[in-house]
Amino acid sequence: MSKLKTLNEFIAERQEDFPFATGELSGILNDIVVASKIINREVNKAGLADILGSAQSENIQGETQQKLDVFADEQFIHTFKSGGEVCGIASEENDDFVAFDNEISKNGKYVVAFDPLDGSSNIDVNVSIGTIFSIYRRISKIGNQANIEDFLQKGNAQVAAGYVIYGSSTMLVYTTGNGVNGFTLDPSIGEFCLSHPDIQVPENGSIYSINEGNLEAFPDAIRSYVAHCKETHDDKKPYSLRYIGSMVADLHRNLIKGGIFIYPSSALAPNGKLRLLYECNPMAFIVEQAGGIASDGAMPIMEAELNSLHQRIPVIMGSKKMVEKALSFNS
Ligand code: P6P
Repeated sequence: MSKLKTLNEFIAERQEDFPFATGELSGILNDIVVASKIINREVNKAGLADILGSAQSENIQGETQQKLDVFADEQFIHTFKSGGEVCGIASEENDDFVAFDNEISKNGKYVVAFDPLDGSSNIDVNVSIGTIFSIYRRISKIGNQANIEDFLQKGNAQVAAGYVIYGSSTMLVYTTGNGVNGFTLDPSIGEFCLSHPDIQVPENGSIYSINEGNLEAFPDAIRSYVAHCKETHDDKKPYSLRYIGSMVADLHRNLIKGGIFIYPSSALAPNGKLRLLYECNPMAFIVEQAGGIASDGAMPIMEAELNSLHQRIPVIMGSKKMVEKALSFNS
């Protein structure tokens, strides 16, 4: 069996992948690794600890925060703040961005936007959930505190992005713009080890992921595409509907097996539900780096102007041919 390659060994080997100092990327990814290992420990025993259920609070989206949401958010903030590479963060669980005020952080060259625990409504029913992160070079002057312009950058300015999925195994999948690689946590050594090198999303697929409960409220083009998914195809079968209600889990499956994930606009949600900064842009970076397409229905997700931290955007992303077919229904 070939020697396992740890995440740090991989980053060191691929120094040309990160156009800035490799040490800084591995520093930030290690911050994420440390926080995700702590979160993984709590997720794995959530049923036993007093950490299930609601935190009796709401985030800016008006969504009830789960205790683990808040716990995960605090873990990432603490780890980034003490790491020295990150000068500030924006997260789903914080109304505004957080500019770190300690000296070591003010000299950090990066900001990180993240959803600490996406799909958290699934926590109490033991369904896979995930962390999504997006890393940008700061625009503001090094030595000062981070400011809003550091976060309102287009997705195509990301220097790295990825996710951690807490599922049957715990995986970290990330890109720095030179392909997508997946690392599985080996609990026996506490290291993320390369398990899915150079992930390529299959050009076509037969899985579609959408909340069909809202079908009547979706635009005609989306309804036409869903009807297309239900027709028989080359294999004389309709596509399979797979929708977990956890973006990371749905997209991870489609990334590996091929498929399309759609969260469209609707009468109820004119810009869809998912957030551009810390959900759609990082997942779009991953999908496009794996050879797929990530669109809002009219243009690439990563070209969308970002005007506010919690801005929502419709999403159609996954296998190239499936997304192209879905976009062809636009009148
Ligand atoms: P709906 C989880 O709350 C989440 O933000 C994503 O992880 C998931 O894809 C989506 O919302 C599910 O939303 O409206 O289908 O329940």
